[in-house]
Amino acid sequence: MQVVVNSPNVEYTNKYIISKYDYQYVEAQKEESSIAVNTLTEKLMFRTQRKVPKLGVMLVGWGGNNGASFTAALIANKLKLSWTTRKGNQDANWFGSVTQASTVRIADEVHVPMSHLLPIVDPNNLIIDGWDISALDLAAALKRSEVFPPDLVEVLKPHMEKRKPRAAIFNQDYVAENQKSRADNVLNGSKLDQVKTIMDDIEEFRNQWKLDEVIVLWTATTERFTSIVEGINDTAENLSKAIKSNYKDISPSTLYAYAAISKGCTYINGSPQNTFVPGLIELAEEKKVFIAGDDFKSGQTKLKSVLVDFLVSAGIKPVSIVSYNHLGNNDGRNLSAPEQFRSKEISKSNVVDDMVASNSILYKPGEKPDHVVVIKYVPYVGDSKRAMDEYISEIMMGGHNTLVIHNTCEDSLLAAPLILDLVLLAELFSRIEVKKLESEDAEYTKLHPVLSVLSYLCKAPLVPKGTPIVNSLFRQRACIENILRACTGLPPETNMTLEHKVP
Ligand code: NAI
Ligand code: DG6
Repeated sequence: MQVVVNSPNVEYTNKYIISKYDYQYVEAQKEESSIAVNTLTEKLMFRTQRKVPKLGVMLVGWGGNNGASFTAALIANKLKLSWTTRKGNQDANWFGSVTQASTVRIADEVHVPMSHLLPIVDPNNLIIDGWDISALDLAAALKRSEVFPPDLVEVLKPHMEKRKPRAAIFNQDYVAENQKSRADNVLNGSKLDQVKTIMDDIEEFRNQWKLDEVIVLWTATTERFTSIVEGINDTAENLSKAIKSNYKDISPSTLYAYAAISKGCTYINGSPQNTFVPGLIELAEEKKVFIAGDDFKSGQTKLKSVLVDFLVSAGIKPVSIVSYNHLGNNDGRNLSAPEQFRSKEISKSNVVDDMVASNSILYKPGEKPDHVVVIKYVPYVGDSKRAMDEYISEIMMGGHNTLVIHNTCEDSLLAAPLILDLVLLAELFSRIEVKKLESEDAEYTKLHPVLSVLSYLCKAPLVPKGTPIVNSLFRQRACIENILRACTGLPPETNMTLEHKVP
């Protein structure tokens, strides 16, 4: 059920939804004893292509816990599967997906699924493929993950066993030593050969299914960070040269992303490593191909980006945040190595910075709460991750407020719906164009290639150079919702509800 807005500012043509929109924003300059503020209005025209493409997604790390769980969920939802649990029958669903399972308020008591605001790909029509360094077929990978109950795994088996991951780019130097035994499905040859194979794979997948669009998403093992080296990965040209000369320190994830961008495919990074070295970002900008990342914001960090926002915006001062996790899946195994843990520690740690910096009453310039992140590998708990957090805050007159949170949850069942949202929203935002009405010869352009509107789904949001990073979950969600509303011709959700307050 699509939302149809009756307004002089909206036009529905066969091809587009066109919406005229006054974007009001503020510029401010801090002066010695005052703040000079200008309110500005930009007259914009949004245009969203109505035709939804036939979309394919290629997962890097397809046979991992997230990849197998996502594939299983896709099939189970498409087939409307139901299975028996100790509590009775369980139907397939997409709980945890903002596009499939959350709603947007249109008017009092009228809420619609977010997916009804603008035409968006139906998950049931999504085609999936991918690569993995482990050759296990997807049915066996699902069993290995120990995420779903055996009954469901058996029902899914005939739908998954023919799906086999393509041979992958592998470099032991980037992941923990303990991942070596998994690598029985890897590409040989130079870096350039490997990039070409990945590009051929994308082309083959596109042709096989007659796809209009292919998105490549990394849900593979967390890599260590790559050094940024002048002359190697600092520009698009240098990165191309480095690949051609088989330079040793180029991560597999950068090679996949390079291949995807070269094929014009959106690339999304679901892990913390710095895949997007400056040269790669430049390449995406040059080719006008979308990129997004980094690291799925699934559980502990998602809550942190709500809780710290709540505390700081309530005038309460978090002074110590200690986040402890233990998990027993292969992700936890890999993160037990120092360099891979360090990548995750970085992406989990920066999430409070903007909220802390926003309140100069609580924090002096540069002051931050103590913030410690611990991850331990405990095989027995498998994919059922434990996250324990302690937040100590200063309250009025020297008082202290300590919050302790214990969260137990299947890690992959939080991540799989985020994979769906990242893919569907990245595709939708790629169909949105905008033009500034007041500039001469205005032409429609796509959004910036660094798709920061997907920050809601990422622990360490990648944003265009020089633009602010927003970590607060509700601000991030409001950003998605309000852009979709603008394209539909709806006003932004201000929550003022003045219609009930002004007599
Ligand atoms: P996993 O270890 O079960 O799966 C990763 C898969 O990637 C494995 O099957 C492995 O064989 C494969 N792989 C490794 N290197 C590869 C390469 N170069 N090319 C192709 N495949 C490769 O891990 P899981 O639990 O599925 O997580 C995947 C990633 O998502 C990890 O980096 C994790 O840190 C990240 N993540 C997971 C979240 C969650 O809630 N589950 C949240 C945030 C990030
Ligand atoms: C240990 O924290 C393993 C990680 O891969 C996390 O499970 C994952 O990054 C999710 O983290 P968070 O903070 O979003 O729950």
